[in-house]
Amino acid sequence: MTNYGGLPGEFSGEHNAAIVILPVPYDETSTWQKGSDKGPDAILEASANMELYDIETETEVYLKGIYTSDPVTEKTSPEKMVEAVFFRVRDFLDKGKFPVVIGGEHSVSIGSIKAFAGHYRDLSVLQLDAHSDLRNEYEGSENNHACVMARARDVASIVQVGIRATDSVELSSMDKERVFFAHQIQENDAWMDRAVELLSANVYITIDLDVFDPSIMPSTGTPEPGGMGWYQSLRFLEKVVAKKNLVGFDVVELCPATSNKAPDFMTAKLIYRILSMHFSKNTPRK
Ligand SMILES: [Mn+2]
Repeated sequence: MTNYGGLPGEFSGEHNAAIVILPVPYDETSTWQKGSDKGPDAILEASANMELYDIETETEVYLKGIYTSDPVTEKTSPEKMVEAVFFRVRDFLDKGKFPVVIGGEHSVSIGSIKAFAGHYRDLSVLQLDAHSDLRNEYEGSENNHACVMARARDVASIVQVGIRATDSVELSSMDKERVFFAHQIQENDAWMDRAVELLSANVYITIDLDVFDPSIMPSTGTPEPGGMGWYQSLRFLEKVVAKKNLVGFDVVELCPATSNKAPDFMTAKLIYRILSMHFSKNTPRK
């Protein structure tokens, strides 16, 4: 399997890389369509076909070095997987790297969020997702994919964007001041500044790809109609990156389809665009 970006050794070695891609091909608790364990390989394969010059920031972020690490393969239980991700992410943070976790189902974010919360004071977790994921436990585990934001809220403040499916049991624990439902963000971009204001200084972003509309992102386990668009999402992410300190992010729930590679490529490019935004932040444009 290729490294992220299909980079030559001088830009993909661990020692010199500012950025680490951590694949977590885990799909054990998802409820409907399986297949997100194939997500990381599909993202890496697609990424090798990207142009590495970013038009919007006029930069080549791969020059900072992007190391693709060995995947986390722990599968014996959700708890063991969460712990394994936690230790791997913590290790990269201790080494001063900028970690990006690629899933895998959404429960892979839990260990990552815990590692970031241990490393950074004043952390908030921004969730882009069709689902609120606020159940305290589900199917016997507090580390189920349906519990991700309940676990995030244990250790950080949260803001939820793009939500369009929830269970009534989650409503009582939902802070609607911090939720931007999909139907409320369609008319214009006024909500974006309000969402950014709710975030603390250091921000971790968890992106469940089902936040996007299934017309552009059909390759998810639970495609919900009425999702976000490509440029709408990027306009929002640009505001977040410009006004806050992005410390890391994850992209999860790609269930690749062999008949349609566009969603795999979109995911690879989404990661590259966010990295380009962050690492060009204090660099004057040419
Ligand atoms: Mn979701």
